[in-house]
Amino acid sequence: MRVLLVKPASAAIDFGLAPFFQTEPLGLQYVAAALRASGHTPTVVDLRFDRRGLRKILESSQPEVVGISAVHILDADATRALVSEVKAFDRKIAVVVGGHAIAMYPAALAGCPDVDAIALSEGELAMPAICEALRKRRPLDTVAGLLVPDGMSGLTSTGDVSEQLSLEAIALPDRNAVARYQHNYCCLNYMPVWTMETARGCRHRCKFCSVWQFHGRSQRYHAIDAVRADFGATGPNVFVVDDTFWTGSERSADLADALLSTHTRKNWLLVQSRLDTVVEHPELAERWRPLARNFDVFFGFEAPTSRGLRSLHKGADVGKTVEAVRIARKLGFGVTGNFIIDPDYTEEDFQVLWAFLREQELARVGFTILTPLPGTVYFESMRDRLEVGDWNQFDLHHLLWQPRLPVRRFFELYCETWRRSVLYLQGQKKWWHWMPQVRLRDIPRLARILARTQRLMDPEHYLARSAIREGSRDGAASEIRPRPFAMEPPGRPAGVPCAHPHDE
Ligand code: B12
Repeated sequence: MRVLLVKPASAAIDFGLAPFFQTEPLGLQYVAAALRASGHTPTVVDLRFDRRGLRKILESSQPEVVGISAVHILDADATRALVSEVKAFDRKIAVVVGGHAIAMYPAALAGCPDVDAIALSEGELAMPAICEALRKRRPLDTVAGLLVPDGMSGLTSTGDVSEQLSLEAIALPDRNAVARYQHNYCCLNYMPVWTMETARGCRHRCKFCSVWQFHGRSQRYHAIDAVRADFGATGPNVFVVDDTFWTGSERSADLADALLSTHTRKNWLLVQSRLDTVVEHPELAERWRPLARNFDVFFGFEAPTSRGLRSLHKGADVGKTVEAVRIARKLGFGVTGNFIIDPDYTEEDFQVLWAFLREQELARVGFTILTPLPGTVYFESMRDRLEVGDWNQFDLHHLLWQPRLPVRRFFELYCETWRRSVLYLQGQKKWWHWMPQVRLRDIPRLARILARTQRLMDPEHYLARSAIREGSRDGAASEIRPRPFAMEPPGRPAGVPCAHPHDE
């Protein structure tokens, strides 16, 4: 089958990582490789960077199947529009939607009659099975792990998939599939950037995160030989997307040795790890360190107090934070990460956070607003409190319910917090300090990126886009769209556990 795999261009690009961090659609590269291995002909398009427009792309690629990737819930509206556009072009094209966020919460596509299937399992399993069924003219309700139209404007489940995908067995991501967009992928001054994966899933149970819930608290690993080959196939700047790097210590040590035995060294590596993992296995971090000239670790700092960490089910105290930062710096890692600001924050909570940032000299940090991600236990528990139903506001930078402080004051303090970040050009690192970090020809692009990020520090920018207004709790001013999540989701991915006792 000719399959067009589409990464949508979400409209939510103002806040958070979006202004300065854009990476390749790695999931679609894996799906493309799996399709190719099954004899199909996939093409990947990244609509964030493709000027042709979908119609032209459809005309030239003539797909029989279109697969749209909704990895972030922010992709929901763009996905809906794409489904309609494909069907308007040719109703015979089968349209499948998949990806982490939509599999976690398929109800986000409720009332989208044109979608032929929503895949609840990973794409390497789902897409080849769907294409095989279509090729043999079998109905899609014979393929497990999907939601398909029930003929009465609803969706029905085709049953759970019987096996869990073994990462040991899958093909390497198809790196050629997005080669024409590669120069667009960047993280601040690192451009171009590649992403790769060595493991999938997470065994922890942080309240705000949807990953462990999708993978049923499991973690699976790619074969060491496959990672070694992929490490060689990526360029000099690499973001490893694993959620908890260095967990599975023995296997991680073996992997480090396998990579060190090659001649490949990177200019920049970025991994995401846990503070307690680094405290427990400094020797492991040390083993990995020679693999890149610049090696950054992104930590989920989340809160500056043990009480705050407990409320987020982080499973570690703030002593671990301090110790991990010390160890990572001593070993020559760049320490980066994120804190979560609870809408319940008081003035004093902000002061405590600022003091912690000062004491620990943390400036390469970001700040997100506590957001219940759809499909999580936390989302279900907050459903009645949420006042905003616009998925574009689930970018972790919008308020979704009234904060404890007045709305304006909350955003003023939030921006004051962001001004402690290295991204604030009126802070310690000025714009001219950034420029020598890129090639001459990339300076205009970096300047644009840095200019965009300054909005993260401007309360007026947030206030203008906030659906939560002063006093809207009392039923006053608000422009809230109807809540799309007032209904039950029609299905959940296999393996999603029930509420953990501590999640109540
Ligand atoms: C890399 C990454 C990014 C990249 C962008 C990736 C991209 N190209 O879109 C960057 C760093 C820029 C980023 C930004 C953000 N991210 Co992000 N990101 C990730 C991360 C760490 C890994 C994704 C990945 O590459 N996984 C590896 C590949 C192989 O898996 P995959 O992409 O999920 O694809 C598989 C399946 O989903 C499926 N699939 C995918 N597409 C399709 C299509 C079809 C048709 C089918 C059948 C199947 C299918 O099959 C694939 C292969 O198995 C995930 C965490 C995670 N583990 O999912 C968070 C995650 C997706 N991000 C998240 C968030 C919240 C954000 C931000 C809001 C954070 C912020 N502070 O701003 C921003 C939003 C950016 C924006 N405005 O769009 C949340 C999303 C939650 C949600 N439900 O919406 C996640 C789950 C993290 C978390 N812990 O909760 N992110």
